[in-house]
Amino acid sequence: MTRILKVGAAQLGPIQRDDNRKEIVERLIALLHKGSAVSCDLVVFPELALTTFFPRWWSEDISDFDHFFETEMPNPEVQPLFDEAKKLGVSFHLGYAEMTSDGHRYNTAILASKNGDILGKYRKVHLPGHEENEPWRTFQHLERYYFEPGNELKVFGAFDGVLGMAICNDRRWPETYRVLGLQGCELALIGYNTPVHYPPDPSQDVLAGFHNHLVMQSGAYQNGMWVVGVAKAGNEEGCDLLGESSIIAPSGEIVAQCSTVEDELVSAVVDLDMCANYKETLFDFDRYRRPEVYKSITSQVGVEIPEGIEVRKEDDENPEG
Ligand code: CDT
Repeated sequence: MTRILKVGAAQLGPIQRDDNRKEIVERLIALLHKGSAVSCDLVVFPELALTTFFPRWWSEDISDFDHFFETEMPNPEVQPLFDEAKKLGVSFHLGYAEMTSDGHRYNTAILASKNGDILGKYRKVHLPGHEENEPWRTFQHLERYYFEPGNELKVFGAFDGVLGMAICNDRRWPETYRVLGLQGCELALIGYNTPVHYPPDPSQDVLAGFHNHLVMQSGAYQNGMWVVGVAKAGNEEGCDLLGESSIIAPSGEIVAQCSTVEDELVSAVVDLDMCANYKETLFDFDRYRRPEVYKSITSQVGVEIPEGIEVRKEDDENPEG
């Protein structure tokens, strides 16, 4: 049996604060059509694909930004995307801000089937940035203010294989891929909004593209899974967001990559059986993993240097300053 599907990485260009939901959904539908025209079975949209990346702004009253959240999925504004996907017979992945009926806010992604049924929902586990107003920043990154973290990295059955989802900052953590990999994940879908400028350490800015691919390619290779990383890109409200959306094979190689920072779809044939090349050889977990040696990974959060190791800090050399 071959398990082959065509996947489209549907990168979005910027969404500005006042862009209306109807026009944004029309952009998504246009990308869905591009995917369908090249026979995609699955089209992957980015993180927070229905709004601008609003956590860049502080608001004293958190509910000022409630209009950026979806209280149901689908809802009347997003229904045309579900209808079109069903008509075209294309499955899709969509990131959005979720508000539950009891008032909890999450950075969420869903996977919808070719029939428009929601097959899976994922809430972002690793929330980056800060909780408080930090006006010194050129722009803020207040995900820890606007969202609560999700508590589960799980997989879903689709396309006769095992699919997983992660969102943006999750992709920088090897634990994300490994926890998915331990559940047999063969295809991880990851949307992102990554500002090119990182205010706490601007020396990282020139490395933004390198780091993006570094983490996803490593995650793919070390777990023998396909990874589809999809950006919301371009200049959003004065903030440059990284593009370079890509489809990465279990070998760690990039097989398709966007070249603009606008709405753009690239696609690739994804053979889920290729995962076995890695899962059953170098990364045969059953045979080679040593969980008894990795206990600190789940028992410990921060760094704990073992007693007896002296570390000299720069300040120690010249305590007078
Ligand atoms: N959206 C998101 O998670 N972006 C982060 C920015 C990190 S800097 C606070 C990312 O990891 O790309």
